[in-house]
Formats: sequence, C-alpha cells, structure tokens
Amino acid sequence: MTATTDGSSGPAGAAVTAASETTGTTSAASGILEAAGRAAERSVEHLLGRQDAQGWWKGDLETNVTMDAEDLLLRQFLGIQDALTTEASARFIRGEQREDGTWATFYGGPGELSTTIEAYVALRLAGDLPEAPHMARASGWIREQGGIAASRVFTRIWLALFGWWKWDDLPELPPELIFLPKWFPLNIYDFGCWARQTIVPLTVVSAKRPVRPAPFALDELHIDARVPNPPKPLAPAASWDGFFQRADKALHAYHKLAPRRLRRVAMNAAARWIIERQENDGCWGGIQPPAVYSVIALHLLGYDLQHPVMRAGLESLDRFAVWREDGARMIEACQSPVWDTCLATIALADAGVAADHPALVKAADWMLGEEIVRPGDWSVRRPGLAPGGWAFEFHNDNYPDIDDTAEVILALRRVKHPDPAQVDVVIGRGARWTMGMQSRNGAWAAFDADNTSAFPNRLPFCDFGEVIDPPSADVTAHVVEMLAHEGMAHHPRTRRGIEWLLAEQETNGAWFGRWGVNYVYGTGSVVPALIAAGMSAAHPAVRRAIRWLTSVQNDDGGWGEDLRSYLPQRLRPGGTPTEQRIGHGASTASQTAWALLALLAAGERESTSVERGVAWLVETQQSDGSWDEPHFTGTGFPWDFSINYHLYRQVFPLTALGRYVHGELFTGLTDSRKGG
Ligand code: R03
Repeated sequence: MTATTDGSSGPAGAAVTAASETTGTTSAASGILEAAGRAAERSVEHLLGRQDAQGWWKGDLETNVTMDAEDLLLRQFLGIQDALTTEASARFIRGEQREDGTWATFYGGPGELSTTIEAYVALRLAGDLPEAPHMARASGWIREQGGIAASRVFTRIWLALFGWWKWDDLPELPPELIFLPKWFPLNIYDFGCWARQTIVPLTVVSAKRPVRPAPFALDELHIDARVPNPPKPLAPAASWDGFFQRADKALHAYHKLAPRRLRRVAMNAAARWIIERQENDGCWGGIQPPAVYSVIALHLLGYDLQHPVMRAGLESLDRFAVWREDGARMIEACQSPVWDTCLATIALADAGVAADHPALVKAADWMLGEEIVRPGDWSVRRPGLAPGGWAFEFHNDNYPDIDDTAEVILALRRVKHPDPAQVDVVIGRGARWTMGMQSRNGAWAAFDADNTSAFPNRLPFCDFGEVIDPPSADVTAHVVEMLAHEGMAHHPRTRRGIEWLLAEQETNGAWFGRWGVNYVYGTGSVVPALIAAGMSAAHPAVRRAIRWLTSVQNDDGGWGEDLRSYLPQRLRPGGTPTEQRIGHGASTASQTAWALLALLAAGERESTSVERGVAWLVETQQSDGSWDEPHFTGTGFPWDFSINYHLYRQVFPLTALGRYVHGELFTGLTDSRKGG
C-alpha cells in the first residue's frame, strides 16, 4: 500500500490513492475502509482549499474573553480607544456570555471569576450599564464568588491601572530583578519564556504604579465597597508560602525606600531588555501578554505612541484581531501558522497526497523560510549550542520551540522537495538544536532546557498558569518520533528520552498531556513515538496504553476528554474515582484522532475499537469535508488557559483516516534517509 509518490500530481482528488487500491482487506471492514477513503479525500480537498497563497495554513486560535477585555482596557489606558473597535469587541464579549451571567475559559466550562470581572469591566467601558440585566447577572455572580478581592493578580493589575484596585494590595515585582545573575534563584531565566517576557515589563509597571482616571466606579464588584480588600491571614512563617508572603511585605517596604537612581537604572535595563526582544513585526514572543505589558511599560518610561517601537507594538496587536462575519472582533492570544502548517503537511502526506504535490512543496518552502538561525533566550542555558529550529508563530525568532521543530522536521521529510540537499541542511540544524535542548532528566520541554526551578511557582505574583517550562511527555514524544525518523532511534539521547517516557507512564497506562487535552493527547503522542523508535507493539507499556485507550472509548465510538481531567479528583464534579473521570468527555474529532493514531501505531488496525473510531469520524464529517469541534482540546496552561486550535479538528482526523486507509507510510528511516 503506497502513496502515489511516483511524481504524479494530478488534481487533489486524484492525489489520494483510492481506498479500493489498498490491499489486505476482504472483511466487512472493507465497507468502513471505502467510507474512510472517501472521507479522507473530502478532507484533503477541504484542507487544500484553506492553504494560503504563501504556502501556510493557520486556524483561529480561540481562547477566552480576557484577551478581548484586556485589549479594550489597554486602549482605554493609552487613550487610543475608538468606537468601532470597542463595539466590535464588546459584541464578541457579549456573545460569549452564558445564561448565568458568567464567562468561562473554555466551551462548556464553569464560570470563571477573573474572566467574568474583566469581561464585565470591558462592557462597562463599552457603555453597558450596570443595571442592564446581563450586567446585573454578572455583577451578582461576581459578588457571590468573593468580588474583585478574590480575582487573580493579572486581573487586579489591570484594575489598578485605573484606580479600581490599590497597587499596595498587589504583589511587588521590583525592577531590580533584572540584575539577578543567571545562576541566582529567581533570576529572570528561571522563569518560562512567556513568564520572563511578561514579568520584565511588569516590574516597570509595578515600580511606576500608574493610575489613569477611571470613567466610573466598580463598587458593585465588591462584597462590601467600604472594605474592598479585607485582610487575609498569612500562611505559617515556616512554610514556603509564608516565607514569600513575608518577603513580599518586605519588598513593599523596599518600594518606598528604593534608591531612585538604582531604580531608574534598573528600569532602563528592563527597557533595553524589552526592546532587544521586539520581533521584526513588532510583537513580543508572538503572544499577547508580553506585548500588552511591554507597550504599557515603555509608555510609562516616556516612549510616546508615535515612537517606532510603540507603533510596531500596537500594530502587531492589531494583527491578533480576527474580524468575524457578524462584525464581532475576537483577539487571538497567539497565532499558530508554523504549528498548523506542519500538522497539515503531515496530514495530507499521510492521507496519500503525492509527496511532490505543489501544495506540499509550497508548504515546505514556506517552512524552510521560517527556520530560525540566530540565538534566543534559550542560549542562556545552552551557550555553545548552534541555533536552528522553528517557532510556533509567524515572527518569534527569540523563542523557537522544540515541539514545532520536531513536527516541522517530520513534515519536511514527507515532502519531495526540488532541493533535498538544502532540506537536509536545514533539518540537520533543527535536529542538532533539538538534541542540544534536552534537559538533564533526558526529556524535552517546550522552549527551554532545565527550566525547572521550584521557586517561581511560590511567588505571590504567580497565581495563574504555569511560570516554568519543565519537560513534558507530549513534547518528548514528538522529539523521539522525529529522531527515530532521522535514523537516530538508537542515539543515547533518544534512548534517555524513551526511558524517561516509560518512567512517566501513569499506572493506568496513560501519559499526561501538557500542551493538549489531556491524557488522550499525551498517550496519542507517546505510543506512535515508541513504535517509531522500534519498540514492539507487544511491549507491556504499549499494551497498557492500548488497554487504557480502549477502556475510555465512548459508546458512540469516539473519544473525548473533558478539561476537568486536569483538576484534582476532589474538584471534579461527581467525585467519581480518578480513573473514571480521566480520559472521559464528549467525543471530539481531534481527540478521537489522537486515540486512533496510538491504536494504529500499535497494530490495532483490524480491531473493533479502531473500526468504531474510524466510523465515528466518517459519520461526523460535514458535507464540505470538514469536522466541527466547539470543545477546546488545546492546552496553554492546564485548566487555567485553554485553546481551541481551529485547525486541529481538520488535520488530526485526516492524519488518522490517512494512516487507517494507507497504513503507516512514514515509519522509521524515511526514503531520503535510506542508505543515506
Ligand atoms: C502545542 C503547541 C506547541 N506549543 C506552543 C504553545 C503556545 C501556546 C500559546 C501561548 O500563549 C500564551 C498565552 C498566555 N496568557 N497568559 C500567559 C500566556 C502565555 C502564553 C501568561 C501566564 C503567566 C505569566 C505570563 C504570561 Br507569569 C493568556 C509549545
């Protein structure tokens, strides 16, 4: 069973090997095989139709309305708000409010306090009156949950900018932090890259403590407006939390006494650090938080809105806006073109699209052009390592990530490029960079090596998301799979990665999913990697994983895992035993596909489980060849920040159907490597 790699590259439909040509099946399954083949062809047509003329794919990156609310708050703070933008964003925010007056952080999720507060304040800025029914429902719920005092630090920073919260009632972030040497605890390189890029500008904001006049009060968001922030007991002094709470009190005292010259030098050092890291397109790290806080920090240091750095920064934020047909404006937290393009390339190739199909060659050319060839913050921990690899976004040369690098290499190897020697050179740089980014424990993280300090998480400031970037099973698996395809399955570093994965397997047979929801993503990433690295499908670890996946398959044949599986069992609804909740949820296209990728890699192609899963994908495919997926299956920070990657619902089902119909086209050494 081979894909048409003979150079034929007719119309897309013909590019896919017709299922009937595949061999080896006479059973009733041939019906499902035929149907799967047709579904794959429809999906190929759909996906090819969404490729940009420049060769990339990019699906909307949907998160939650704090992005839209903070955009309006930023414009209010800078005095650059305009009625059109405000109303378009307000329309989106209103559209996301639920019947109970709350806003959530993911589809079907519970109301979330900080998100609801930020959405409420943004709608107040847009002119919605507190007595309007939708606003009264929200403020009533906010008060029931403890009001502004119970919200997270980031939310209260936004409110402090307008005097709606006291700076003295927020954790200190001294700008002198930037002077801490790279070996000292809590130096900025001990933080994950996203946290580092956010905290440096926030140290300037924390020192400056700006308050721009608020157009209205927010008394209705306090339990008792006379006592907006009732004192809370400190944790015991002997505990880490108690220690850092007391250290924060000392920093508040220091704030009042800080030598002005030292503080000024520190803030100027922070400004230089920030400006050095602004990307070519004006953004910072390709993500929203560093951009909004850097713009505020630089503005507070005297950079006016017409300064080139400020103009570029604000323009980059405008590019995160998705204008919808209904006139609503949704702000993306980040953009994922590199990630979407490599995954789409893998999907199309595994579905039998010719390796030299113009669409794949164009995608490969675009990815080659996105290669990062200069050092970034990662080189602080790996000073001697040569640069290479890819980032997640259009422009993010300072922060290539290991996940994207592994997947881009896997994608490039599936394309018959007119200049294979150049592809080899680029892949070689990326593979060597990835090898060099292995953490001491043998595994791989997303952006940095050995970013595992225990201190950052204990800071009173850090009450949202993750602030360090430790290795994860899904990224390690993608790296192991790539190294195996590059002929390095038996390299000592690859073997250490495999050992780490085997040690990380949960007792129920699953692997945790750090950047995707959740154990279905982790397990769907690890099993194909272990098999690609030469592990037998009969290996106990593989069998345990397959047993777990089949045990959590839904009655409708699909798989789904609710985000609540990230919560400790005690916080999960129904209090059912951990195993029963983990891996369960409404069936979704991407998660069904992830489970199928593991089962197919483990040789389960003829199993009933696979047939039922494939049938679910066939039955739920829409007439235009696409799948719908309102559920969030991407993870920014487990539970705290979830992502609906809009292309996941297309690329992963196609990969799974393609491998089901055509078998594993790309396992182990790739053609271009055989005998190479
Ligand atoms: C699976 C894909 C490959 N992967 C890339 C994942 C990128 C995910 C988007 C990152 O967007 C962010 C949004 C954020 N918000 N808040 C923070 C943040 C970071 C990244 C944040 C949280 C705490 C601190 C600083 C920033 Br402290 C909304 C590897």
